[in-house]
Amino acid sequence: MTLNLFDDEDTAQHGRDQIGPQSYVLRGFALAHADALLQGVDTVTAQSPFRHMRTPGGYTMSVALTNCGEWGWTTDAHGYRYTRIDPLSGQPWPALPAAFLHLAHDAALEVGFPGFTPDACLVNRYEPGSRLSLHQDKNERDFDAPIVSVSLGMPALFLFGGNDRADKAARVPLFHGDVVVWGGVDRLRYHGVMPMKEAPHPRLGSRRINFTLRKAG
Ligand code: MD3
Ligand code: FE
Repeated sequence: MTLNLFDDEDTAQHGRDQIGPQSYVLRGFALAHADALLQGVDTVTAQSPFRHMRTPGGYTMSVALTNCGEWGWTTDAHGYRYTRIDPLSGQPWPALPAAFLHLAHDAALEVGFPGFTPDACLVNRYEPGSRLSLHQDKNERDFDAPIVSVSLGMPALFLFGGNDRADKAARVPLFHGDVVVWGGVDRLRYHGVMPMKEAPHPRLGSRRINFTLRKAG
Protein backbone atom coordinates (compact mmCIF):
# COMPACT_ATOMS: atom_id res chain seq x y z
CA MET A 1 0.00 0.00 0.00
CA THR A 2 1.27 3.48 -0.81
CA LEU A 3 1.31 6.13 1.89
CA ASN A 4 -1.03 9.03 1.16
CA LEU A 5 0.13 12.05 3.16
CA PHE A 6 -3.02 14.01 2.25
CA ASP A 7 -5.40 11.52 3.79
CA ASP A 8 -7.05 12.49 7.11
CA GLU A 9 -5.82 9.24 8.67
CA ASP A 10 -2.18 10.14 8.19
CA THR A 11 -2.24 13.79 9.20
CA ALA A 12 -4.70 13.85 12.10
CA GLN A 13 -3.71 13.81 15.77
CA HIS A 14 -4.40 10.85 18.00
CA GLY A 15 -4.44 10.63 21.77
CA ARG A 16 -6.51 12.16 24.53
CA ASP A 17 -6.83 15.65 26.03
CA GLN A 18 -8.50 15.98 29.41
CA ILE A 19 -10.56 19.19 29.41
CA GLY A 20 -12.39 18.73 32.73
CA PRO A 21 -12.40 16.37 35.73
CA GLN A 22 -14.66 13.97 33.77
CA SER A 23 -14.36 15.29 30.19
CA TYR A 24 -12.02 14.11 27.48
CA VAL A 25 -11.29 14.82 23.82
CA LEU A 26 -10.35 11.59 22.05
CA ARG A 27 -8.41 12.94 19.09
CA GLY A 28 -9.14 11.14 15.82
CA PHE A 29 -11.19 8.43 17.59
CA ALA A 30 -13.89 8.48 14.83
CA LEU A 31 -11.54 8.77 11.84
CA ALA A 32 -11.45 5.09 10.93
CA HIS A 33 -15.28 5.11 10.88
CA ALA A 34 -15.84 8.44 9.12
CA ASP A 35 -17.32 6.86 5.97
CA ALA A 36 -19.83 4.75 7.87
CA LEU A 37 -20.75 7.69 10.13
CA LEU A 38 -21.32 10.06 7.18
CA GLN A 39 -23.39 7.38 5.48
CA GLY A 40 -25.44 7.20 8.68
CA VAL A 41 -25.96 10.98 8.56
CA ASP A 42 -27.17 10.68 4.93
CA THR A 43 -29.61 7.90 5.84
CA VAL A 44 -30.98 9.96 8.74
CA THR A 45 -31.33 13.21 6.76
CA ALA A 46 -33.09 11.44 3.86
CA GLN A 47 -35.93 10.76 6.34
CA SER A 48 -35.62 13.73 8.68
CA PRO A 49 -33.86 16.59 6.87
CA PHE A 50 -31.75 19.30 8.51
CA ARG A 51 -33.88 22.31 9.39
CA HIS A 52 -33.46 25.66 11.18
CA MET A 53 -35.60 25.60 14.32
CA ARG A 54 -37.10 28.54 16.22
CA THR A 55 -36.17 29.28 19.82
CA PRO A 56 -38.80 30.14 22.45
CA GLY A 57 -37.43 33.70 22.31
CA GLY A 58 -38.39 33.96 18.63
CA TYR A 59 -34.95 33.60 17.02
CA THR A 60 -34.16 31.18 14.20
CA MET A 61 -31.11 29.03 15.02
CA SER A 62 -28.12 29.53 12.69
CA VAL A 63 -27.23 25.86 13.23
CA ALA A 64 -29.44 23.45 11.25
CA LEU A 65 -30.35 20.24 13.09
CA THR A 66 -32.07 16.89 12.96
CA ASN A 67 -32.21 13.82 15.22
CA CYS A 68 -32.19 10.07 15.24
CA GLY A 69 -32.99 7.52 17.92
CA GLU A 70 -36.04 7.05 20.13
CA TRP A 71 -36.05 10.69 21.25
CA GLY A 72 -35.23 13.88 19.33
CA TRP A 73 -34.50 17.34 20.70
CA THR A 74 -36.68 20.13 19.33
CA THR A 75 -37.34 23.79 19.99
CA ASP A 76 -40.21 26.03 18.97
CA ALA A 77 -42.23 28.94 20.36
CA HIS A 78 -43.38 26.68 23.23
CA GLY A 79 -39.91 25.74 24.47
CA TYR A 80 -37.16 23.10 24.33
CA ARG A 81 -38.05 19.42 24.71
CA TYR A 82 -37.50 15.84 23.52
CA THR A 83 -40.20 14.26 21.31
CA ARG A 84 -40.66 10.81 19.76
CA ILE A 85 -42.12 12.29 16.56
CA ASP A 86 -40.28 14.56 14.12
CA PRO A 87 -42.55 17.63 13.86
CA LEU A 88 -41.43 18.14 10.22
CA SER A 89 -42.06 14.61 8.87
CA GLY A 90 -44.82 13.68 11.31
CA GLN A 91 -43.05 10.30 11.66
CA PRO A 92 -40.84 8.85 14.43
CA TRP A 93 -37.24 10.02 14.24
CA PRO A 94 -35.03 7.70 12.12
CA ALA A 95 -33.32 4.80 13.90
CA LEU A 96 -29.89 5.32 15.45
CA PRO A 97 -27.34 3.97 12.95
CA ALA A 98 -25.42 1.02 14.44
CA ALA A 99 -22.11 2.78 13.72
CA PHE A 100 -23.20 5.71 15.97
CA LEU A 101 -24.16 3.39 18.81
CA HIS A 102 -20.94 1.39 18.70
CA LEU A 103 -18.73 4.45 18.56
CA ALA A 104 -20.55 6.14 21.46
CA HIS A 105 -20.38 3.02 23.61
CA ASP A 106 -16.67 2.50 22.92
CA ALA A 107 -15.72 6.15 23.46
CA ALA A 108 -17.62 6.30 26.77
CA LEU A 109 -16.01 3.07 27.97
CA GLU A 110 -12.56 4.41 27.05
CA VAL A 111 -12.85 7.22 29.61
CA GLY A 112 -14.65 5.38 32.41
CA PHE A 113 -18.37 5.30 31.54
CA PRO A 114 -19.14 1.62 30.84
CA GLY A 115 -22.51 0.46 29.50
CA PHE A 116 -23.53 3.70 27.75
CA THR A 117 -26.72 3.02 25.74
CA PRO A 118 -27.92 6.29 24.21
CA ASP A 119 -31.56 6.69 23.13
CA ALA A 120 -31.21 10.08 21.44
CA CYS A 121 -28.86 11.68 18.95
CA LEU A 122 -28.93 15.36 18.02
CA VAL A 123 -27.20 16.07 14.70
CA ASN A 124 -26.03 19.67 14.13
CA ARG A 125 -24.88 21.17 10.82
CA TYR A 126 -22.72 24.31 10.86
CA GLU A 127 -21.97 26.58 7.91
CA PRO A 128 -19.73 29.65 7.96
CA GLY A 129 -21.40 32.11 10.34
CA SER A 130 -23.30 29.43 12.30
CA ARG A 131 -22.75 29.56 16.03
CA LEU A 132 -24.13 28.05 19.19
CA SER A 133 -24.31 30.49 22.08
CA LEU A 134 -23.37 29.44 25.61
CA HIS A 135 -25.96 27.01 27.04
CA GLN A 136 -26.45 24.00 29.30
CA ASP A 137 -27.93 20.68 28.13
CA LYS A 138 -30.55 19.93 30.76
CA ASN A 139 -33.59 18.60 28.88
CA GLU A 140 -32.40 15.00 29.37
CA ARG A 141 -33.90 12.93 32.16
CA ASP A 142 -30.70 11.20 33.27
CA PHE A 143 -27.71 13.39 34.13
CA ASP A 144 -25.74 10.34 35.32
CA ALA A 145 -25.21 9.24 31.71
CA PRO A 146 -22.44 11.00 29.78
CA ILE A 147 -22.84 12.79 26.44
CA VAL A 148 -20.62 11.68 23.55
CA SER A 149 -20.03 14.10 20.67
CA VAL A 150 -18.50 13.41 17.25
CA SER A 151 -17.07 16.20 15.05
CA LEU A 152 -16.81 15.82 11.26
CA GLY A 153 -15.78 18.27 8.53
CA MET A 154 -14.53 21.81 9.15
CA PRO A 155 -12.77 22.49 12.46
CA ALA A 156 -14.50 24.53 15.16
CA LEU A 157 -13.57 26.35 18.33
CA PHE A 158 -15.57 24.85 21.18
CA LEU A 159 -16.19 26.96 24.29
CA PHE A 160 -16.15 25.05 27.56
CA GLY A 161 -17.40 27.11 30.48
CA GLY A 162 -18.26 26.29 34.05
CA ASN A 163 -21.42 25.65 36.06
CA ASP A 164 -22.28 29.36 36.09
CA ARG A 165 -22.90 31.29 32.89
CA ALA A 166 -20.39 33.96 33.93
CA ASP A 167 -17.51 31.47 34.46
CA LYS A 168 -14.62 31.97 32.06
CA ALA A 169 -14.80 29.55 29.12
CA ALA A 170 -11.82 27.56 27.84
CA ARG A 171 -11.41 27.35 24.04
CA VAL A 172 -10.96 23.85 22.68
CA PRO A 173 -10.37 23.33 18.94
CA LEU A 174 -12.25 20.32 17.54
CA PHE A 175 -11.20 18.65 14.27
CA HIS A 176 -12.65 16.11 11.84
CA GLY A 177 -12.77 12.76 13.63
CA ASP A 178 -12.50 14.06 17.20
CA VAL A 179 -14.81 12.54 19.80
CA VAL A 180 -15.57 14.25 23.11
CA VAL A 181 -17.07 12.61 26.19
CA TRP A 182 -18.64 14.71 28.97
CA GLY A 183 -20.00 13.23 32.15
CA GLY A 184 -20.30 13.26 35.91
CA VAL A 185 -19.40 16.58 37.49
CA ASP A 186 -18.96 18.21 34.05
CA ARG A 187 -22.35 17.19 32.68
CA LEU A 188 -24.11 20.53 33.33
CA ARG A 189 -21.28 22.88 32.39
CA TYR A 190 -22.06 25.76 30.02
CA HIS A 191 -20.71 25.33 26.49
CA GLY A 192 -20.99 26.77 23.00
CA VAL A 193 -19.42 26.90 19.56
CA MET A 194 -17.75 29.95 17.94
CA PRO A 195 -18.45 30.75 14.27
CA MET A 196 -16.02 28.85 12.01
CA LYS A 197 -13.20 30.26 9.94
CA GLU A 198 -13.72 29.23 6.34
CA ALA A 199 -11.32 26.32 5.68
CA PRO A 200 -13.17 23.83 3.46
CA HIS A 201 -12.79 20.18 4.37
CA PRO A 202 -11.97 17.76 1.50
CA ARG A 203 -14.98 15.57 2.27
CA LEU A 204 -17.60 17.98 3.61
CA GLY A 205 -16.71 21.34 2.04
CA SER A 206 -17.53 24.42 4.15
CA ARG A 207 -19.59 22.47 6.64
CA ARG A 208 -19.19 20.94 10.03
CA ILE A 209 -21.38 18.12 11.29
CA ASN A 210 -21.50 17.40 15.01
CA PHE A 211 -23.66 14.74 16.52
CA THR A 212 -24.20 14.14 20.21
CA LEU A 213 -25.39 10.86 21.67
CA ARG A 214 -27.46 11.16 24.81
CA LYS A 215 -29.65 9.32 27.26
CA ALA A 216 -32.77 11.49 27.10
CA GLY A 217 -35.77 9.30 27.99
C1 MD3 B 1 -20.52 19.87 27.52
N1 MD3 B 1 -23.31 20.84 20.43
O1 MD3 B 1 -25.84 19.98 20.54
S1 MD3 B 1 -20.90 19.19 21.25
C2 MD3 B 1 -25.41 20.58 21.54
O2 MD3 B 1 -20.40 21.11 18.51
C3 MD3 B 1 -24.03 21.12 21.51
O3 MD3 B 1 -22.49 20.98 17.96
C4 MD3 B 1 -21.99 21.39 20.21
O4 MD3 B 1 -23.64 21.76 22.42
C5 MD3 B 1 -21.59 21.11 18.79
O5 MD3 B 1 -26.06 20.76 22.58
C6 MD3 B 1 -20.99 20.91 21.17
C7 MD3 B 1 -20.63 19.13 22.81
C8 MD3 B 1 -21.32 19.07 24.06
C9 MD3 B 1 -22.56 18.52 24.16
C10 MD3 B 1 -23.12 18.43 25.41
C11 MD3 B 1 -22.45 18.87 26.54
C12 MD3 B 1 -20.66 19.52 25.15
C13 MD3 B 1 -21.20 19.42 26.40
C14 MD3 B 1 -22.99 18.76 27.83
C15 MD3 B 1 -22.30 19.19 28.92
C16 MD3 B 1 -21.06 19.76 28.77
FE1 FE C 1 -25.06 21.54 24.10
